Amino acid sequence: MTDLNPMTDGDVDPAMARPVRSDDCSLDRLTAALEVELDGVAPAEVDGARVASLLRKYAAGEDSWRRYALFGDGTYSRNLIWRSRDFELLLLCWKSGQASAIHDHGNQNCWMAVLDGALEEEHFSARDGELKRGRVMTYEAGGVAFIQDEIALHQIRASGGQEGISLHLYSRPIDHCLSFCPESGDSTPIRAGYTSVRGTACAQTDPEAIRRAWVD
Ligand code: CSS
Ligand code: FE2
Repeated sequence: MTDLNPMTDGDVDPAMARPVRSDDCSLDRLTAALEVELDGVAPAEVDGARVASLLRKYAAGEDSWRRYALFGDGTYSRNLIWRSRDFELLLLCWKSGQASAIHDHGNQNCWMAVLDGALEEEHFSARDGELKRGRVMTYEAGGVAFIQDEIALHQIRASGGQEGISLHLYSRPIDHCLSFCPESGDSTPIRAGYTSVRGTACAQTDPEAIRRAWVD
């Protein structure tokens, strides 16, 4: 299986474990509000409009995410902000020219709020072993996109020759997904790794160890 961010197995650094949440951090207030909306709520019962509105409100006025904004050289970075039983909140940093694979979302819901720069999203659908291109949208800072596997596959890239930063909410957490080859349409499983956890880089840490460390 391909690793999104290759890592070796090992014990988890205590800095990677679930922290105590504080009331004076707007990002912690967001994760607490998301827990109310998502934890223990059946996927079909989730109020997607309310979740999108929480993200839109955060994207419009906050910059408490900046301390988690670590960029990667080879590929876009995946920085874990919060993980609970039923959702995962990540800050993704995209240098100019960096793009995701064409991918699915492991049967989960995915919201993407752009915090800085602009990101382009292209939809794809897999039909008869071929990928068909769908619509292309550009989201500026403050914009919120939503996708799930029934809607489309997609590819995200930094837009306009500048860096982009986005907040991704997955419900439930996505530990594995599929990437698709644009030419053949073939899919390959991807294991989702983390570039950092709560601002601490974790290049040598097994993502499974981090996931275990966040279990209640
Ligand atoms: N799903 C990709 C980013 S685009 S939504 C990821 O989590 O790496
Ligand atoms: Fe995605």
